[in-house]
Amino acid sequence: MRCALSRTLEGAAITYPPADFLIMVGASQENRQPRPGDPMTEIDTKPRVKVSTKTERPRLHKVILVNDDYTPREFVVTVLKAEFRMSEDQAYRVMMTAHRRGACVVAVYARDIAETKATRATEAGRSKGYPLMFTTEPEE
Ligand code: TYC
Repeated sequence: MRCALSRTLEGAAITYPPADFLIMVGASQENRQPRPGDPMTEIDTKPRVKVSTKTERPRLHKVILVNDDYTPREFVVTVLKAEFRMSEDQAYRVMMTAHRRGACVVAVYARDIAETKATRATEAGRSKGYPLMFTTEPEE
């Protein structure tokens, strides 16, 4: 609370607010023990919200081989073996699945690895003039 010392027209010094008011505020409101029923003593101020410390793993991303009508089967198999470290047999099955169904999930990786592999594999086809396409998408 701010108090000011000022003078009346007659020159007598007075304080504002009056001193007896200050004493009443100090003694009756601020310095006594809180009692049940006082407005503030009934309010629970404990925080009730727990902060969660769980961290979610970043989602894995699928690399998807997309079928087209022009890239030779054997070339698709070669790319799958080179970029995704597949055996001849695995690569052939994946290529045939994409060929028959339109697309096939090749593998799943962390996002940046999936994107790098898809880009490199797509570029391998492009460098030979083929429209071979690998895409990525996050796993659910
Ligand atoms: N469909 C292509 C062909 O018949 C072969 C192929 C398979 C191409 C899978 C792309 O993702 C692919 N020559």
